[in-house]
Amino acid sequence: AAAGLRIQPERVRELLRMYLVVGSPNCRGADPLHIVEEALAGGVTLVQFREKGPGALTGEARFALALRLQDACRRKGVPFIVNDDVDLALRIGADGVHIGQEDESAGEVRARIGGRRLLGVSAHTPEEARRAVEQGADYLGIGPIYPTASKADARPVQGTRLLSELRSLGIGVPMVGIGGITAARAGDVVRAGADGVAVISAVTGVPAGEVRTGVKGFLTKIREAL
Ligand code: TZP
Ligand code: MG
Repeated sequence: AAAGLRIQPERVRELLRMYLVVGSPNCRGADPLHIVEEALAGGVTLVQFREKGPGALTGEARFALALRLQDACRRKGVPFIVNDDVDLALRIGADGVHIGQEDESAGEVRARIGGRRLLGVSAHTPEEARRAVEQGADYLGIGPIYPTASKADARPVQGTRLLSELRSLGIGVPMVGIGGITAARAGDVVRAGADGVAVISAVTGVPAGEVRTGVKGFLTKIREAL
């Protein structure tokens, strides 16, 4: 797609500030819609639907949940993107897709979703990062930064090293850190070069009544570090 259609990098950096990744298994019996609404009230800037792992919904129930969460995001003007599943993203008219190295290539996904939708790609090496950018990624997901219990097949923990390495190589693409990030650690991730943090358990694994203030706490730490 023409470069002019693409969402501007400075806008992408803002969207990555406080990025919630969520699926029903992460919400441990709480209503995912309620958790997402509370997180939106706290100020999350981007939401990814990642319906994976033990107990994940499938078929029409998965589709229905995606639509409900997307509607909540639309009401707040927050973009909603889908992990891995380009068909689902196109079916619900999502704002973008996030893929890993095991999924379809970034170039194929970019061709399918067009220039306007957001494309995020997980990268674990400078080579993967360069290839993703060449193939049309709008941002890179870098991690796991810290140990995580939220992804069964997570790569080895890398700390903030790759983030700072990519920045020192002059790779300026928007980047978000992921994996084990808490509000107390968010500043270190941003100071290493990330534009923001992506989190699952720090938002979905706390009591629903603490989600909103938890997100606000993250945003305070992130702003201090930018
Ligand atoms: N990719 C790398 S780590 C991770 C994903 C999806 C899980 C992040 O979850 P948490 O609970 O914030 O560690
Ligand atoms: Mg994937």
